[in-house]
Amino acid sequence: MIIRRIQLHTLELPLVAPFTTSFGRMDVRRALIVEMTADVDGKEVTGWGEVSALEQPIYSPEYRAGVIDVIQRFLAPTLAEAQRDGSLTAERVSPALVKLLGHRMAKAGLEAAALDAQLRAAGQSFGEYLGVKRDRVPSAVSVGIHDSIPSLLDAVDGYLAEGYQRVKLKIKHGWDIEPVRAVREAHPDVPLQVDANTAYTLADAEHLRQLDAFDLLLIEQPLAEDDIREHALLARMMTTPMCLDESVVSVEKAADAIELGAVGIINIKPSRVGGYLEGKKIHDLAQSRGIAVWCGGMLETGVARGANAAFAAQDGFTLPGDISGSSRFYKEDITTPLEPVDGFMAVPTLAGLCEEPSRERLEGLTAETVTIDLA
Ligand code: NPG
Repeated sequence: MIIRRIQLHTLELPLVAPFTTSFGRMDVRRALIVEMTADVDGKEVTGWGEVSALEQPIYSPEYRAGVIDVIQRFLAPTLAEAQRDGSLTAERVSPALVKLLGHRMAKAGLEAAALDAQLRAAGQSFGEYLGVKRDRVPSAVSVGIHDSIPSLLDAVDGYLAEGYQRVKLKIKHGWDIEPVRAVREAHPDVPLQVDANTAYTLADAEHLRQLDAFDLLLIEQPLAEDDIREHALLARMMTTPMCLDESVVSVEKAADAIELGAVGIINIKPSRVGGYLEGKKIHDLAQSRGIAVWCGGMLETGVARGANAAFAAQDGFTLPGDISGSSRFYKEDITTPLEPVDGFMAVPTLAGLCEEPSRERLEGLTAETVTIDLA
């Protein structure tokens, strides 16, 4: 493929309700959408990708303005160089960028757009490309930190009434044991898990052990991103299975965490690890080592939400993913909203990774576009 142009659209999407995690409250999602114009086998196609970085480097070291800068300054010029001999494919995007360290979310967005362009040109869906057998995946919901337990219980009741198959509660100091107890008491049989987004240290081990009483599927990322060894220590002190998110940024980190006994379950977010293809490597490794995986979410628009459903239809995804309906976050999406039916999200069958966004809605929601011409 020859990439002609990359456009980076920053969209401003108001959330239907604030989403609060241990690192703060979000009222608006600024989504970064990659529009890539390319020639693939003589056809001019447009590929779409999404970059999950937040506004600030609080979930990962990346942030939206930095992503735009690194793509303009380094990643796009490197791809321009790599495609000179005509050998670039979506599979070669990540290897071509490997000498530029880090910036995995930025790379993931570019790889996704290239893969979308390539699959559109070939008339193949992402699910077919991955060879998935399932045509739908269980849909689960991540519930942010609320102001009060009654308000949390109301929200959980609403999501369960909508058919969501598993509930993940965000926790932090001062919002952990009691809200989890309340949800467990109200819903004794609901598959339930918690996510701390690095809010604790090993000194909190005794406190966190209280969560063992609530029959949780897992506790996700209680300690800091770099604390893989300490997660292994904590895992031995708790009966609740240990799940890692932020710490697993590559297949190598996944192997380290498995080897150290730091992880029993892995949350694979394709964006966090540098793209769907690195995510697939983690899936394959985990499957070979008997480690369960599930697909995380980053409040995706319709560009990445359906692709995540296809990704999560691979055999090793044995736990429900954070693949909820568009309407759980957004009143308006840039594609046809993706909504679960009877608690399951359909694996898209159209060519490419996603439905082409509506130009009108894209333009209406765009705050800023940066255009980079490559060839
Ligand atoms: O359903 O898309 C979703 C959101 C799932 O809770 C979710 N994501 O840490 O997993 C996470 C969390 C997150 C959201 C992290 C936004 C960072 C930013």
